[in-house]
Amino acid sequence: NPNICKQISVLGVPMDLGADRRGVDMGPSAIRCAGLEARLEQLGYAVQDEGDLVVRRAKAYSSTLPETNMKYAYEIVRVNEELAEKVAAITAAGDWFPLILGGDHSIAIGTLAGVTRYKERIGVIWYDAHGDVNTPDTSPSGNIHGMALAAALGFGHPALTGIGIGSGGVPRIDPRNVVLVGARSLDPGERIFLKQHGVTVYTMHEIDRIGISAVMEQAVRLASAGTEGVHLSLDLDGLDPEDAPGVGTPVPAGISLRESLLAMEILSASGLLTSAEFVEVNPVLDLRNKTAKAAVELIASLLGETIM
Ligand code: 6HN
Ligand code: MN
Ligand code: MN
Ligand code: MN
Repeated sequence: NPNICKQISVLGVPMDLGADRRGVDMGPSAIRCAGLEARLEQLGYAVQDEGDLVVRRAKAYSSTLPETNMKYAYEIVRVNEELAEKVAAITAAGDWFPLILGGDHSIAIGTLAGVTRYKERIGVIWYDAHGDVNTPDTSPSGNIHGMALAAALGFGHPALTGIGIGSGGVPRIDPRNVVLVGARSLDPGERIFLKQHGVTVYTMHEIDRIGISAVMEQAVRLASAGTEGVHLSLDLDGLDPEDAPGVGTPVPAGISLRESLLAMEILSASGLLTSAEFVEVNPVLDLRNKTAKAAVELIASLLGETIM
């Protein structure tokens, strides 16, 4: 993939507060253990491992924001602000590709704020069983990982929508450049949100009907129309739990690893990728690091690995 930087900056965010369930904080370690760096080096990349951000677990930092249901909002906001700065710094010079390892999906708020700092407009492919477009008003759980995409688009509590861009800041992501792939568990409020804001949703229905390759080609086209590039936010629960059992919120009948590898290859071939994050790997629930290994396979395909 000639359009991608030849240098990759890996950053871990051991966050689990947004999922309100322990385990995904160990995701970055598990993905590194599965051989990420060596694999990237085999592909010819220079790899800079930036290590992990610090996530505090003390109760004092973990309280729900007053008058909202947003669990652990203080610490989630603090870490995401730091993440946004870090990602912005990685992308500033333009020759390092940020690869972010989660952690729960709430970290997408910081990643996207950072990725868009030096870009006018960016598209997003959100590969996930879920929509993550709840706001505090529609969230059934109060878990911020289910609000991440809405927040990145500027909807929800100001504490979240202001992350990395300041209060009153305008997000540089147009919902029409956002494409969901693999959706099969949407809350009622999320369905309304997605229709209202013109987000394209490829559910399992479309994937089964027209195939992952047509879905991804359309997804790339929509996400890149009028943008400077495409960010991939991949939640491992987008995959079928058979292939990715180590996730906190598994949903049956998902995308196979095989289809997902093709999806990554198509995205890679587009040459439009600016950045990527792999989130929600939960080693506590995994089987011999299977899900982290799947993540490494996906990352390798995304970054240009081919069989021949
Ligand atoms: N994820 N829609 C549910 C909620 O609590 O808002 C589940 C969210 C899952 C979030 O998997 O990143
Ligand atoms: Mn090395
Ligand atoms: Mn998600
Ligand atoms: Mn999910």
